[in-house]
Amino acid sequence: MTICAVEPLILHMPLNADSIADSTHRITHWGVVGVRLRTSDGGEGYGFTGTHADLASDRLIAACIGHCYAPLLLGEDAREGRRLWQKLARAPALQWVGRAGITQLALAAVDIALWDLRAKAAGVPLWHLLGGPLRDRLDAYNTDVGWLSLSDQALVDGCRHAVEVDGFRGVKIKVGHDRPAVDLRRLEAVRRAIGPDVTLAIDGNGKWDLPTCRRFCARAEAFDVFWFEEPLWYDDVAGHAALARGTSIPIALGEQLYSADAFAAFMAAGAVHYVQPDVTRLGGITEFLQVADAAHARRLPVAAHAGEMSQVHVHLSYAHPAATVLEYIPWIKDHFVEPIRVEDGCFARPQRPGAGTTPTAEALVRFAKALA
Ligand code: 0YR
Ligand code: MG
Repeated sequence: MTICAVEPLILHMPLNADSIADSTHRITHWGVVGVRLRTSDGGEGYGFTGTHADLASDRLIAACIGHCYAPLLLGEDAREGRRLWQKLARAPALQWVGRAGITQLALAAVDIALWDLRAKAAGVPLWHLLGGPLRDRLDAYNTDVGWLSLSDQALVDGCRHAVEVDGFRGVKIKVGHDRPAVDLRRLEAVRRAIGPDVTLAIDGNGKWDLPTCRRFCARAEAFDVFWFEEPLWYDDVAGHAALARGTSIPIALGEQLYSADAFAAFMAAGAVHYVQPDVTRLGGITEFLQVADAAHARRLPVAAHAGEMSQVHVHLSYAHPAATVLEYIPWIKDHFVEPIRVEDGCFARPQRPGAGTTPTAEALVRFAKALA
């Protein structure tokens, strides 16, 4: 399985709305930025990170893959994934400029492509290569009905529809208005609409400060909030630990963390209850597994964040003992050879060989952006 081609790619896929917003971002497309690897025996693997489809920064990721990682990969044996991860992540010159940001997103894409390649070579879905399945069913929770950009009425109607018509047993709504009273009003309305038995999570995307979160949580506790995600700035270990001690609402975070070390700091401080690693921001599947194992050792549940819209995490969630619910955002699924599929509120277990990362032939042409 000698790697003979490393081909970066940038795809910008539209959302199923003109645009959406959380407290911190407004976007119109999802960026699928990654790589196709080929091996001399005819093997092929796809891996990608997820971005907000900003072409200038997406080109930096693609350039990192093409200029920095490709020379380290060509001629190597794709089966030696652990060694290759070390070679790429700890290359002295890249370690100096990397360990987070562009280089780590690029590493994630490469690592995912190597796993996809190996699973395809073995003729099995990734969850099987990883020793699964560990469970019969995997609950999906719907994030796509909870955007901050939705009116109160659209928010309530969408959440009710997701539960009553589509069969979801969990939804997540965004919070983070300048006036938290607005978010309390929306939270109360959604809870009333979906009833007491559906899990209802909230996500602040790192907007508020500690006193605002404290005041908000004291009043939000009445609505049985499943978790409060990224209440504070992404890297604030002490702040999250303080909030965790002062509210009964569980804390979830991890979508903005780049390393197993960052997760270790939050876990050691008691600053996180639901651990949310993402293969697209950590160093791919290899480092995701380290984080999930570390969470499991502390008996903390893992709920992966959908930076790849769950194409890969559905495999990992079926294959890891710490995995619980998984995020559902149906923006890009139809552009993959094996789309994620939710029925009666549960993710179907993938059947095809690989990691779920192969775009359709049409998508590779239709959404492609020039690399330079
Ligand atoms: C918009 N999921 C998230 C969207 C999402 C973001 O940037 O992607 O809200 O990543 O927080 O939990
Ligand atoms: Mg989030």
